[in-house]
Amino acid sequence: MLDTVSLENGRLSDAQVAQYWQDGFLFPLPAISVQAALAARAELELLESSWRSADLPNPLNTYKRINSHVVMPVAARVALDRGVLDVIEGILGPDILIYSTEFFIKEPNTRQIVSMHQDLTYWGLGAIDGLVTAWIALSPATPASGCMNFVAASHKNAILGHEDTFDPDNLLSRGQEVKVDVPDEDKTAIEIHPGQMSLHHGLTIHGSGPNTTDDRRIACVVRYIRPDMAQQVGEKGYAMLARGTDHFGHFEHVPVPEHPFTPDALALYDKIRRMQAQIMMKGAKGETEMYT
Ligand SMILES: O=C(O)CCC(=O)C(=O)O
Repeated sequence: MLDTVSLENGRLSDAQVAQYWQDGFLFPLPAISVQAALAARAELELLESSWRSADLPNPLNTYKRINSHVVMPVAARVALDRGVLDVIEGILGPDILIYSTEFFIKEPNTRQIVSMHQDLTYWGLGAIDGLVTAWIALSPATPASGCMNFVAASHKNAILGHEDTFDPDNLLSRGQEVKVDVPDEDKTAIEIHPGQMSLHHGLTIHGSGPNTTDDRRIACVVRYIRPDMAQQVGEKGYAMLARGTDHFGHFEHVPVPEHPFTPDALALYDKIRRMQAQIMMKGAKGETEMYT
């Protein structure tokens, strides 16, 4: 296991911030304690066993796969963790919103992959630098379990052309793949362990292979955004205020959920999902649901 990048009083140094802007990613960083990571996993797995899709308006997987922070207290708790926000502040500054929180799960010995892509391709936010993703491991992410691979400095590109594959083994909404051949030697394997995180820029080319181990590969993935960013394709966006002040009002603020799947949170979730689906699925061929 790699040693984590050491922080100064829980914050990134100027050199670490410069490294992030140079490579478009930074890892392995301390995020939450191992105990907190295992507790978050246990809470997620309790939700999985106690809530069936039949009890919810959308399949349970949808709520795990996007905007989990709106309906699942465990997702909001991880995303609002003070230590994580102290690190994010080094990249985004003192005012921070949570754009989305997602559980990226690969079941043991499965074929699910994530094709090489840039996150910002279909989010309607433009080719911005005011968004950073914290990928927080709740179980080991290794080459064998299908950890992410990043292409260094690829965030210096514009949004590149992507092709929709709609491959059922692809965890992405459209199975989108960047139309660039990425040789294996250009990929850095992002091995991290429970409680650690990696950060990546919204334009960094990345993907991941299948989980060939006997354990689940589980990450809580948080997209943090600066309040001056704005939705450019759809209506006004939604986000949760995590720290500081939102002086811009580009995003409607969502409340922190206190209990899982309350009727109010489920109604808000659907409003957000409908708006985001229009943006994410714009131009997609055929009738495609988002993360069902
Ligand atoms: O979890 C993975 O393997 C991929 C996650 C990803 O694409 C992302 O966090 O942007």
